[in-house]
Amino acid sequence: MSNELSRRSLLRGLGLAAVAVPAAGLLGSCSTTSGAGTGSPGGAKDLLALGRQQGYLRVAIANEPPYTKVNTDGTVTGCEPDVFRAVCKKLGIKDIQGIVTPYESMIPGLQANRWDAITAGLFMKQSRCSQVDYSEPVIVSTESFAVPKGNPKNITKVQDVIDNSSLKIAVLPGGFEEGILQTAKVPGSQEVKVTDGRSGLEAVKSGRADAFFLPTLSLKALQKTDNSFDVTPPVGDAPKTGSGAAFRQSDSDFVATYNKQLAQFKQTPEFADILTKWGFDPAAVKGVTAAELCKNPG
Ligand code: 6CS
Repeated sequence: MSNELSRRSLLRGLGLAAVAVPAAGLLGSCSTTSGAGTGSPGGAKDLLALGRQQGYLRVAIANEPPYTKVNTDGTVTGCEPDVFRAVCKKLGIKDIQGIVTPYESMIPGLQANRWDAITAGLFMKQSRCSQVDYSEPVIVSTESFAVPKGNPKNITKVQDVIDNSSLKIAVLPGGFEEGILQTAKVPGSQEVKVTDGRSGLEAVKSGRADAFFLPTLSLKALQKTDNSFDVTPPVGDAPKTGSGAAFRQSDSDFVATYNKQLAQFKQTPEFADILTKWGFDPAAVKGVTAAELCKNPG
C-alpha cells in the first residue's frame, strides 16, 4: 500500500488527484460516471438515483485534517465526509468516494462534473455561494496563524498584516484565508502561495513567510506531528467560518432532500459524536444558517 500511497502523493504533487482504489475511498480525477447535475432535468431524481444506483457519490476533498482525511488504505474520512456519508446512507446511498484536489479547483471541478459534491470544509462566502448550492452548515470554525515560536513579529490579527507591508503570509491559492487578505486589500506581494499544510509550515520555518494563515484546527492537527511552531489564538478580525456540502445549482432538488435529512441527523448523538471526534463543537453550529454565512465578504 505504501507504493500506492507514494504513487498517489506523486500524482497529487503533479496536481492530479489520487488514483482510484476499488474499495470505497479515493477515486481518480479522471473518474467518469454518468454524473447528474450537468443540466440534467431530473434534479434530485438524477443525483439521488445515480447515488443509489452506483452505490456512491464522488466528493472533492483536500486531505486537511480534521476537515478531511485520507486514511492509508485510501478510505476517506474527516468531519465533513463523515457527516456527508452518514446522511447519504439515510438517503439510500451506500458510500462516498473521495478525490483529493486543491481548494481552488473544487468549484470548477464540480461544475465540470468531475465530482458530485464538495465536502472539504469549503467555507461559505458570497463569491462561492453565488456559484454553488450549499447545504445547511455542518461546522463553524475559526482561523489562526502558524508563527515561529514566541511569535516574534506579534502577528495575531489581519489588521497586523494590513499595518505592516513587510509581512509575508503563506496562504493556499483560492483558499478562504487568501480571500480574507484580498478583501482587506492586502497586496498580493505579501502573499506566499503554498500548496498544503506542510509546505505552509515549511515557508514559515525557512523564513519565506512570517506566518501561515489556516483554520485553527488544521494548524493544531499539524502541530501534533511538528511542534516547531506556535498557533495563535483564533484571529479576532477574520469572518466567522462555516461550511456544509456544496453542490451544483442544477442539483437544488437533491440539496432540498439532503437538507431535510441533515436537519434530522443534526439532532442525533451520531452527529455530535462525529463533530466531537474531529474536535468541533456540535453546539456551535446550532442556529447558524447558510444564508448567514453566505453573507461573508469575498
Ligand atoms: O474554505 C477554504 O478555502 C479553507 N477551508 C479549509 C478547511 N482549509 C483551508 C481553506 O483555505
